[in-house]
Amino acid sequence: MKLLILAALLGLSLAQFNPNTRDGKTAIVHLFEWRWADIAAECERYLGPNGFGGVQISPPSESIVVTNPWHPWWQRYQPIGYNLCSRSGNENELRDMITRCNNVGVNIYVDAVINHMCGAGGGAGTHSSCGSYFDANSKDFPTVPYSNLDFNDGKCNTGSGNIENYQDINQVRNCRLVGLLDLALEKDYVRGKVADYMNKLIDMGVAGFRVDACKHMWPGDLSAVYGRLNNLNTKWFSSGSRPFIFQEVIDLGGEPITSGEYTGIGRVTEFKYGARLGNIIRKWNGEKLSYVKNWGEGWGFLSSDKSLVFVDNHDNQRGHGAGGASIVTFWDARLYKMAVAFMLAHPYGFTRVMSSYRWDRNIVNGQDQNDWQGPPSNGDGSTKPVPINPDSTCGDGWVCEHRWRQIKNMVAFRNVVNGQAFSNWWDNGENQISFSLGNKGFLVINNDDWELNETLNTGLPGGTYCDVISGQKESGRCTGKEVVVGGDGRASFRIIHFNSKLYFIIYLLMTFHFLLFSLL
Ligand code: QV4
Ligand code: CA
Repeated sequence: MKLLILAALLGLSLAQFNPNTRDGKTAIVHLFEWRWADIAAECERYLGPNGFGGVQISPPSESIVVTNPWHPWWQRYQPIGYNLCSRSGNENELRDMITRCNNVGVNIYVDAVINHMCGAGGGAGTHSSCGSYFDANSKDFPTVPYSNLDFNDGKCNTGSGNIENYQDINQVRNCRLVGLLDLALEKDYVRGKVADYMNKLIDMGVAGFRVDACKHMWPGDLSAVYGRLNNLNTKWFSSGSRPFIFQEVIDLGGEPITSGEYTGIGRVTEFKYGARLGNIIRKWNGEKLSYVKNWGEGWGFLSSDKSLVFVDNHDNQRGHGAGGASIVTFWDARLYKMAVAFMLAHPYGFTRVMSSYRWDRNIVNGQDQNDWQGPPSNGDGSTKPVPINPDSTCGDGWVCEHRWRQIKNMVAFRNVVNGQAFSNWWDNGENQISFSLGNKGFLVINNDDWELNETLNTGLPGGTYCDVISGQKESGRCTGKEVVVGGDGRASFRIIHFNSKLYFIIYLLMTFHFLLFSLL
């Protein structure tokens, strides 16, 4: 009996590591600052048909509205309540998006900001996204309601009330993160309000949460909140499904709080992944692509089934959060495609693709003066829709990395090779590598300043294959490079480095490619 209960408890918590993606899909995309109406359309016209498993959305909760600077993206990380209106849309639009995405097999994951409310300097009034009144000075948020009794200040031991020293665990969790009013999550009342908010979203049909700022919350408090969450909506998910939880903890080493403290209760964002991969792809600090032979746990990362990985996120692509200058972003498009292709081909971790908007990047002494700029917007600060060009790219400043042919094809590639063994490793000791995923896919990258000219074991059955980086398979033929694999699984590759925009190519078995698209 005891054993059974233990197993049931374990099963319950283990389920929080499962992204609940439909049909074994393997990657999600963060549509940063997109409007709900645009996400709904994108699920139907693009994400569903192209095998994306889900979308991480920007915080849907009511936040402060900041006008100096003019509607920065980060205003949404300052909640003033849990009503569901934001610059992405209102509650009806949110519900419509969740329904339509679910109906085409695309999950929605909500960015949940539950460590704090707005900044202490947020003032009083109705400058909030649903127009609700709040007073940051007296810590009064009547729409929840929270009062000054629901904050941690009494437990914070710094002079400023802010986190001053990340070496002090108590400060990090009980003081204010950059002045943000810190919720007392050990209170049953606060836990209840947070759980109500998350449960409302679960009942609407979301598949899980990216939980913001987890380093700043006690794992025990989080565990208590997660324990109160409902199972997923059985309209779309099998009965007993638990919400997927991935927790934002930035752990690059050197601090007493580690991501390992959180892996018992959900997955954790593995920030080492993008920081190290950036160094490798940029060839900084003597790093080489050939070193990734034991990529994953061998590099001191969390275990694969506990980690959520990404090349860049909304913070570190603009110098917020962690990672620093090594992080590769869409601003370095060629390197970025290489990094994302590697991530999506490598079996380690559950993968998230970033989808950004352009801003007026202006780095002065290592600091981006415009790191605050919000999404493409109209004069009144409202977010612009995402227009789709005839060539399937996005307009109006929306970058849409997920629509770049190489990235879209690599998401399909990952779905095809899901569960296949990482095998047939080859490297030249420098920056040329190749590996297979079982007998379903093969990847070769040349990031050296000289030609790659090799006959390699692809692990693939003999036949003709399409390179899904230089092109793809369309009406039975390759629009890009074609590679013939012999009966022994070997094929010859020549990747020039000069005159070639892409130093790398990737091969995907045509038959499986076809199978994939005919199934969708
Ligand atoms: C200012 C002063 C403070 C002062 C305060 C007084 O700088 O010294 O105490 O006023 O009120 C913004 C401003 C910041 C301002 C603060 C409060 O940048 O200057 O403080 O608001 O008004 C995002 C942005 C932050 C932004 C925050 C809230 O990155 O710049 O702060 O939203 O609007 C750590 C954490 C990690 C965190 C990362 C950025 O461990 O959890 O920093 N990442 C997540 C999100 C991130 C978000 C938050 C957490 C907060 O990914 O986007 O911060 O929700 O590493
Ligand atoms: Ca806290």
